[in-house]
Amino acid sequence: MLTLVNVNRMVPVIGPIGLDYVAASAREAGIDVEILDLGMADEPANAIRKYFSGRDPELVGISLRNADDCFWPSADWFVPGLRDVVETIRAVTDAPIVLGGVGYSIFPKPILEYTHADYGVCGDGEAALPALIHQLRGRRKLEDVPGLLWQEESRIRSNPPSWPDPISLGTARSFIDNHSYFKRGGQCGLETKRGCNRRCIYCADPLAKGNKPRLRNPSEVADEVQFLLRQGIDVLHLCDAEFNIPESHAYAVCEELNRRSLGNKIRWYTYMSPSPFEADLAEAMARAGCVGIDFTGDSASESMLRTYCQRHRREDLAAAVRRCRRNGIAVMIDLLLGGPGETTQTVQETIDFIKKIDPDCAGAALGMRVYPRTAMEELVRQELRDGNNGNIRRKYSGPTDLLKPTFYISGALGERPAEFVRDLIGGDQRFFEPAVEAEPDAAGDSDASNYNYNENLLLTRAIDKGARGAYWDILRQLRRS
Ligand code: B12
Ligand code: SF4
Repeated sequence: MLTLVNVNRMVPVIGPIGLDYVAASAREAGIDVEILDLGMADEPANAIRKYFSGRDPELVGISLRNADDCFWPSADWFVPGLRDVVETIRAVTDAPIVLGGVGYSIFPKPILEYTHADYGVCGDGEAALPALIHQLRGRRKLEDVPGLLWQEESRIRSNPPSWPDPISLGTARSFIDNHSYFKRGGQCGLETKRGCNRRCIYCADPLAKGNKPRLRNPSEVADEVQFLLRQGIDVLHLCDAEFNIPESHAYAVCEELNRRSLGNKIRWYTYMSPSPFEADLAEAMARAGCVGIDFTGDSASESMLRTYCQRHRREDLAAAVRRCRRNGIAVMIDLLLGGPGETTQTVQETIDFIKKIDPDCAGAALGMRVYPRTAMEELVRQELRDGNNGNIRRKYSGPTDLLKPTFYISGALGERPAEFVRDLIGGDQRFFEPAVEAEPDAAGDSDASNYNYNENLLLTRAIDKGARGAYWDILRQLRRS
């Protein structure tokens, strides 16, 4: 038997949909599988002890969705908590432990070393877990398990991930308690594809999901929507990094949802690139039930967009807002302020432009999480070699270690960059402001301008009272009321 463990306890709670997909494929391969969900458990350590007192699985898989909250200055790091869970599980079972999940896949080797788990899987889990069990039961040819990392004679060995293309996933989402997650988290996720073929300098998505889009048959997506609907779940958030890459797939998914007349039965939200986004895609999305888009806008300064290797231009942001408005889709623009070369002028240009194009809201995130194996790592390492560490923000001491939350904020924004950005925003209620370092927990109880979804009690309370939807959309409505 395989036991799959969810360790994500951030609130509002987000269902570990990866485990739903992985469990379905294990069951399909004839493996008995159970979920131990610590996400909503009162006392995780007790829940672990209680669970294992009655069971003896052959393998325990732990899913790490978030290695940290990716949010400066909160910089909450979850890998030490993962190590504790590994230790607690070790104390109650001899079963080997394998790690996986998007958070794990960004840092596969360092997290395996840090936690002392037996194995790790970088990338998709659907084929890897059954393959691992097969090998553990038989010839132990670990080289045949896609994406596997393991310790051998004091070094870590690793296989390349397989990145199946196209992807085919279980549509009966019945392993995790989606209904409770919906009630307490306000939305439910599903994927229409994985991976991205762009190369934005900061992004870890190609590392964890592969560097080309791997599509899922739209009819499978619609089957899953109908399955969730039958469970009373009608507010969804797509879990694609960007729904419109490639655009043809976005059309195909909308077409299938529209063919089945699902558009007036569900409300859904998604992340998207500002480009490509033609008027007819906006229309098709609205008809298919899309009620909100969060655009990866990053900046409205042309020089910053080029630095980030983003393909859109600032005029694409303006067009995206217009197209959403015309179709009654709420629109959020996510900014990423403070990257390499950012100056007070480029930030001003961005804030001014966003005010002018008038989205429903904009997230003014300040500080770029630097991930290993990205172009940002190269740039930071070069700056450090040049003796320049003035752009790095971190809460830990000792050498720079990208496994730990490490952020880049251009020194040109001065000593108090968050205050500078807040001044430019000038209290404009459309903006979620960057948190100020001296107030580490701007995630307080009553601040609807805080859009760190980690321990966001205001959101939790709103969802308890019945709010549903993307968190930015719930927060913006709270700010208006
Ligand atoms: C959609 C999304 C959101 C939506 C979620 C909507 C919903 N209802 O699900 C919203 C907007 C709410 C959100 C919020 C946040 N998110 Co988010 N999100 C994503 C996104 C795009 C998709 C996540 C997802 O569900 N993927 C699909 C599932 C199926 O994939 P998966 O979980 O990876 O599982 C697969 C494999 O990893 C593997 N696997 C999974 N578990 C296991 C276990 C074992 C044992 C094995 C072997 C394999 C395995 O198999 C699965 C199937 O192949 C990811 C990036 C990405 N492309 O994944 C970021 C991402 C996960 N989010 C991230 C962050 C930081 C957050 C927030 C903390 C932001 C914040 N500060 O508020 C919050 C946390 C919310 C929470 N409570 O957890 C980061 C985490 C980075 C990090 N440093 O760890 C990511 C990676 C984005 C990024 N690159 O920065 N997010
Ligand atoms: S930021 Fe978006 S478009 Fe750029 S590489 Fe990441 S997922 Fe792709």
